[in-house]
Amino acid sequence: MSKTVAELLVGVLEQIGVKHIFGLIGDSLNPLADAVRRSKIEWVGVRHEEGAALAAAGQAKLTGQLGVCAGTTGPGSTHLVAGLYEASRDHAPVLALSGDMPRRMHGIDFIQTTAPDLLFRDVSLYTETIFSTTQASAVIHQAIAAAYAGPGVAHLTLPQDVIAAKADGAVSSVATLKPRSEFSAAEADIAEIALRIDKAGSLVIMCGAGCRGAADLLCALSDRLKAPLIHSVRGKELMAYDDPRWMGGLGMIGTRAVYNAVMHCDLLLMVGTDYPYSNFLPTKGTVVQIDERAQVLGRRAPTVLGVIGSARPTLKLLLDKVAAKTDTKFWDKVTHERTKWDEMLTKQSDLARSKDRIHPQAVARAVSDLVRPDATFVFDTGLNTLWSANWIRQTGSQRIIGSFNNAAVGTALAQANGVQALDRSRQVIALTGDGGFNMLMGEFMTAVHHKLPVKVIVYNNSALGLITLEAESVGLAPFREAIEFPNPDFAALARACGGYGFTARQPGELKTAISEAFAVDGPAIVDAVVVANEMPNMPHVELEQVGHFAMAKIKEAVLAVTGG
Ligand SMILES: Cc1ncc(C[n+]2csc(CCOP(=O)(O)OP(=O)(O)O)c2C)c(N)n1
Ligand SMILES: [Mg+2]
Repeated sequence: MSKTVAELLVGVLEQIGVKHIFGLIGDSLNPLADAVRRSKIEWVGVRHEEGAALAAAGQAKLTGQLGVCAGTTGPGSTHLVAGLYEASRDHAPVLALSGDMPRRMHGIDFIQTTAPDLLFRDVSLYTETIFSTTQASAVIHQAIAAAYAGPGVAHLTLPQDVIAAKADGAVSSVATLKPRSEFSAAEADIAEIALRIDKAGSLVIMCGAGCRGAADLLCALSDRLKAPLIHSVRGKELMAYDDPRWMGGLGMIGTRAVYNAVMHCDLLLMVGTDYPYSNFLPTKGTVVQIDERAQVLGRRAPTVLGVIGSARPTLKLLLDKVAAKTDTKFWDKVTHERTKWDEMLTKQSDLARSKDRIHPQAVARAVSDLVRPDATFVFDTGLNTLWSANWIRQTGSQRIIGSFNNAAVGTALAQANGVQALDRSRQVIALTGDGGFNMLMGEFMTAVHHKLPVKVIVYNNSALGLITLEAESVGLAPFREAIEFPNPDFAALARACGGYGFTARQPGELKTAISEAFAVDGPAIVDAVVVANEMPNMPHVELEQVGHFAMAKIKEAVLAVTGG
């Protein structure tokens, strides 16, 4: 029996291993939803379509496999767009599906008319309307291929009458629809990297998300070359915080030790990272960069050698080509500074620091101490990103995703829902500001509805905290009426939704609240009421530097979190 276009699409998704479609059902999506109902794919109905796009993006970021989301005609699909930028900015493969009215209603300004292919143009690598049953199979293949090739977002517009009609032909070449394989750099390039490494006295290796799966090789290279390993925020998860080689991050999510190491080393080897903040990178032309994306080579710092290749196979070949180094002076200096920085972080997160107030650093550290060794963290955007990313001591088996290239507030909870759907027995922790939580708090109901036991930690400072710092950095008095806001009782809200809620206002309540939230079998919110005017660390500013210079540096720092 021949299939409808909707069945054809769902069949291919099933074949390539898609387990969920996140969406909000309605009119034009009915034929699709009906096909999903008869498939092995789980339909995860969300409260807001942005939540669907974020959930799909969260899955795709974590696994590299296709995430899928859907919204119905006009406004239903419009809501998807913002969330899709998470997938596009972090290069995660997502297929977005927009239902659309039957073709006979096109072009006459009918109710809910939009031009989805135009609307999704910027966020998508590929966007197309399936306008006939004869074209469906080829376009479905092309969309998924484009999402994997980017990787990024592909978008299909699905007129209701077309997807309900019988498809003409089957989708061929389904076997080609999969993530890209890794590839090694050319031998001559590897020889040139080795030559430069051999000539350099001190060397730092900066590791980004592209180094996934290469931790053992990075360790071996670090040991052989006495080279500190440092990381971008997306690289943080790759190795344990406590590993002596893993010195920390660069910039505001980073340490003084790393900043000094980068600025003073003879050679910075950047691997699988497009670290965007040029002001934290050397300007003297001492960078060598390895990345499988040709377009990222040399664009953030003056670079003497750029090599196209995936991290793992390239590092494997490089390891045998470089001569071992014996001088540990540089390594020892960085290690010493790192130890001092770590002691400072521990002091800042000490629960006894203030008798009756919780400092936000203590929240992140308590979560880090109480969480399972294989948990997944999802960070939101704001000052809270700095607390989470600087004070969580990852195990190397934990995963961390966030909005690290899109820097969007309000993205953690819905991404966490997507990750949690992959495995309901996994511990998934969303760490968010109160401003971020308020934006898409309805997605907590998605968690309750679909039995997704996500734990949400809210840094409650009753403010868009980072914006205070932004205003101060440009010499403006913070616009309090615009920055501060009242919050609901988040714990009561959680309970009203059918989840679990806990509150910590005093230092003595924090660990109990977090432990209890982790222990319950279901979604939970921890409302952590924190000091509102806490300043982040500036790893690149000496304490004695005050006045305009410090202000300028604060400005830089703020740009480094918000992306400007
Ligand atoms: C969607 C979106 N809106 C606005 C911004 C600008 N912005 C950056 S941080 C921030 C404040 C976030 O407040 P909150 O979630 O409470 O976190 P806090 O800084 O207080 O930890 C805002 C509004 C943004 N990055 N993304
Ligand atoms: Mg806040």
